[in-house]
Amino acid sequence: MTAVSLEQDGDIAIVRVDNPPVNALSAAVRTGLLEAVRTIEGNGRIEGAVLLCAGRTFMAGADVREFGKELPGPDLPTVVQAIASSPKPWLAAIHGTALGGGLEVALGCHWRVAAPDARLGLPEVKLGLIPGAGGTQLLPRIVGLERALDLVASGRQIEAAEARELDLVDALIEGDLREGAIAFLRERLAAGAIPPRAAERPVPPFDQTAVAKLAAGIRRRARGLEAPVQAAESVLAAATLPLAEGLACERATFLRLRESAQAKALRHLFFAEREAAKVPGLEAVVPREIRHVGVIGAGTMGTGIAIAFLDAGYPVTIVETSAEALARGRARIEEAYQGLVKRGRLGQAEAAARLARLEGTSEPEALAAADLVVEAVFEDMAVKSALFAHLGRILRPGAVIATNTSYLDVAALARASSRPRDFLGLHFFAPANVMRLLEVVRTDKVAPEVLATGLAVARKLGKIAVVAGNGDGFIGNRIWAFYRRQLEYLLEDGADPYTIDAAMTAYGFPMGPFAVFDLSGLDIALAQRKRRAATRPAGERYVRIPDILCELGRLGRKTGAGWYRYTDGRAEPDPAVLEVIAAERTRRGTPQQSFTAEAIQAHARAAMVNEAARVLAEGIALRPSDIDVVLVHGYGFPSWRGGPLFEADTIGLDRVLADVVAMAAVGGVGSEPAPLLVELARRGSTFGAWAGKESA
Ligand code: 3H9
Repeated sequence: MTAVSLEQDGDIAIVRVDNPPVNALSAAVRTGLLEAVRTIEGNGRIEGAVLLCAGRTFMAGADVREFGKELPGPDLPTVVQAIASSPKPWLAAIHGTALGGGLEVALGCHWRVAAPDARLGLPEVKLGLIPGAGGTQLLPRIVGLERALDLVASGRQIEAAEARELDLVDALIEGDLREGAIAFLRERLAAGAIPPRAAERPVPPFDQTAVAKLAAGIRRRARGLEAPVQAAESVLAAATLPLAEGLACERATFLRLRESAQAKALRHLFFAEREAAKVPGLEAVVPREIRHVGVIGAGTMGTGIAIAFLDAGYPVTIVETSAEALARGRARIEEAYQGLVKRGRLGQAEAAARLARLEGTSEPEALAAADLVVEAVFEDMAVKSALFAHLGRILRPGAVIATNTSYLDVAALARASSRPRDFLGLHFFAPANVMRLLEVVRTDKVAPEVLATGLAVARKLGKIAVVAGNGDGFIGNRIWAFYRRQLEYLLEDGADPYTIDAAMTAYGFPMGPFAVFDLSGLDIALAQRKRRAATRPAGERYVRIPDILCELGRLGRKTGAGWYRYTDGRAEPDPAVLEVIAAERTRRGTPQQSFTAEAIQAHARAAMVNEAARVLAEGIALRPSDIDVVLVHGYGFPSWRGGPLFEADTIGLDRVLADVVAMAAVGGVGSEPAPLLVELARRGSTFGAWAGKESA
């Protein structure tokens, strides 16, 4: 197989890229494209070229696997430049996704046509990069500076219809793309209607104030990420620099960022997200077919889950105990869709179509024919067990049963249903229709095809699924609970919640941990502490401050006060909380210490890494990178650090172990260094090199 083949259709050359799975611009493709340009230039019978791709997509970008290695063959700017300066006009025929370098190649062509369901974008910032083959200079010349700023700095993809409106695409081709593209090119050649290439156009006039505002917003939202800021600067340079200079600046920034720590971390996550879906033993397992979904519980979680399924095209029946609760749930779903319509994120007709797939009932019997039932009722073992016992009696044989519990024993719930083979945990994160993470919790009894069904459904919902073993808090909440406990120790020893929050937002979290606790509700953590009371090791340090806040009715945002007080939804530090902390410190006779932001961050990271090492050693997570994915996508760990374990490897495990030892000295019993971390540090090894539970 050759990565790039050339054939002729009369006076038109067809250049076809075939480099599965996503036609990434590997060395063979770049070399092949360059040869095609030269061959076409030398063939007097060819008037123009159509560039298209085999398989499921147009070129999805540079080959990420080549980054960090010596790049063989011509570089991509040379290829784009060769196409753009060829005397023979080229047309890119786009299907699937034209992303990054793929779109840059298309921008080098005279025209772009696309299948109606194609998507286009420059997602480089998501890999810690900026486009490196002309994207930041060519795109503004076509779509204008404002749109280019938005697209390049966000990395978002747009649909073909929007690309058409922006003139990024010259025509949408219904039906056969190849034939349509050839006809389009012939027509333009016959008419002699050859437009200037992107490179030959000036940047259209723009509104200085609007552009400055956009750029300021990009800088503000970057939160430690370098790439969006650099991407914006590079796009802005297109307005002031001649093309050649703009291109040179772009390339220099791209090459610098490609070797940066942030880009390495984001590449790690890119592959980690894809690796997470690969579960040993499931390679050849066929998932069960899911056509109709039932959701039990129309509270915040239940409605979010219902929306996630409706968005993915599933008909959903939602079950609540009373007509009033059902009406409230339906209203919440309708409100969510109206909000999207109002903000222009969803068409009215599409919102109506999604709502039309929703049914509500107070009779669980209505789920008798459902293929998958997701339970999202009150987090209580007795309530859930009774429900599953009932479902076990009424669901059709082969239906998949899932609990959305965040802490409870999934195996016990599975036993309650009497169908442990059909049972798994689907742990969504709030808001369930927005957050991309889904923990798929397996028990010893679950059938392989049921686990595979969980993963397949997650993919259809657009979620990143991570398989977790059945242990208290699974992966994420288990690490989060340990982390919370360690932060509470700091609190009692002298740090206040607001200083800790400031240190962790400076570290890159979008919200500080205490602000997050307020959002989740302090009663959630209280319930977890109560459950743990029975198994808490004797002598473990226990901080009563959050219990006292709960006793005072300060349950977080929902009660208007928690760690913060809320006025019109705005969080403000509260002296009353500081008084509670001070009083408790005095009662315990704890001397007040002061902590720098660095000390707080090192302590917090040590907590996450230490508990993650235990989660790994116990086999609750399959691999270190799964933990990184969970913490980044479920808990706001800064993506540009790659996740706590990737960061720990980067820092060096001996240094991290030293922080853990210091943390353990603060916590005492129950905070000891994890044996796996100690062992890896002793060997001078890394989590990345760890071969699995058996090798520990
Ligand atoms: C760039 O272009 C820089 C330029 O500006 C400048 C250069 C000078 N490379 O996601 P999937 C693999 S930066 C290598 O499950 P889907 C992926 O690892 C790049 N491999 O499929 C997986 O492999 P495996 C800008 C890649 O259908 C398999 O393909 N481009 C690449 O859900 C299937 O992937 C991007 O950032 C790649 N570029 O989604 C696009 N892409 O089977 C990144 C994918 O071994 N890619 N693979 O696990 C995507 O967004 C999605 O993969 C895509 C398909 C939407 C294309």
